[in-house]
Amino acid sequence: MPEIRIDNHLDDHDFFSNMAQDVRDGLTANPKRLPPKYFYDERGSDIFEQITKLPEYYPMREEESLLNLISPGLIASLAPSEVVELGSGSSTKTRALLDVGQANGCLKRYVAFDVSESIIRLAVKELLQRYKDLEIYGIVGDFQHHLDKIPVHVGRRLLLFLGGTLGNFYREERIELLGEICRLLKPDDRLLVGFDLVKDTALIEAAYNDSQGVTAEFNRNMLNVINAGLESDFSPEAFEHYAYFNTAEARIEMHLRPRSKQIAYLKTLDITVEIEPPETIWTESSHKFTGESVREMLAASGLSLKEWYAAPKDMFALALVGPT
Ligand code: AVJ
Repeated sequence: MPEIRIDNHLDDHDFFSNMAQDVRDGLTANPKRLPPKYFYDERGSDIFEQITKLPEYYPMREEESLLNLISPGLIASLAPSEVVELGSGSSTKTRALLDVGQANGCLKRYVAFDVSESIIRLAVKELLQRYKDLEIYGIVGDFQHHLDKIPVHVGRRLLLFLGGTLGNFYREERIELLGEICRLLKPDDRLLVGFDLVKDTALIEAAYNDSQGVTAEFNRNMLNVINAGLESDFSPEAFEHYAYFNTAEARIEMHLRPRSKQIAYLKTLDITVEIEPPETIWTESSHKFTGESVREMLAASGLSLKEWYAAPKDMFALALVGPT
């Protein structure tokens, strides 16, 4: 019988006290900002799944087909006994790799690590049906705090950090996070990282301004998360979704822009926040990369690039990385 286990390291008390601190800092700063990790409550994770299926949202599709393409070669050459995925979400894309790993016989264990317990539960249940011979282990945590909860391993490990999630962080944070991730790798282990690439602005902007308004709902949902967490009274519908590509910084910026003057009281923090157009609340940065910017960042993190797999027309890339 395969073994299933899920460990939750997110302590509610820590989560809400971090949220209180983040929101107090962010909403009293200029420009006002909120960290993107607060998108992902149960509803937010659900809306994100819908985003990944939108015709305009190319990153998911591009990465998935690239992963399908390279999985046989990757498994044949690395023969990992363990795959660990950071920010695994529904683990949908990963199946290509797990299928090949199971067929090859090398793969013994899959560790899914995500901030959302509900999504991990669902994923682990489904994976268990599909992979009768694999040990499936779920870890609920925040990869800026709980990477040390990933158990040590004996065989070769392949770590996955897909979806372009690294792009949500700023340069300093990315380098720090890559350094932390590197500590999970023995010399023969590898890390596969997904990067969305700089491309035609219209294509990028369309991916974050879908015609069905799903991304707008995703963006506004952060105010529901804050309302629930800090007893505040923001009206999400009073804000419009605003997303544009900042060319100089090579990133999509998502903002919430009030349609008229808004005043919200945050009971837990005992602060009042006033905001009127054209001021916005900056909710996300999604950085886009080039082969060169990735190489430079890896070098600064003490990692070395082993392979670079780019999708047709440089729509997306996967970098296979090892400890130097
Ligand atoms: C999960 C951070 C990779 O930046 O494309 C999707 C999040 N935001 N649409 C991204 C997101 C708006 C996504 N990442």
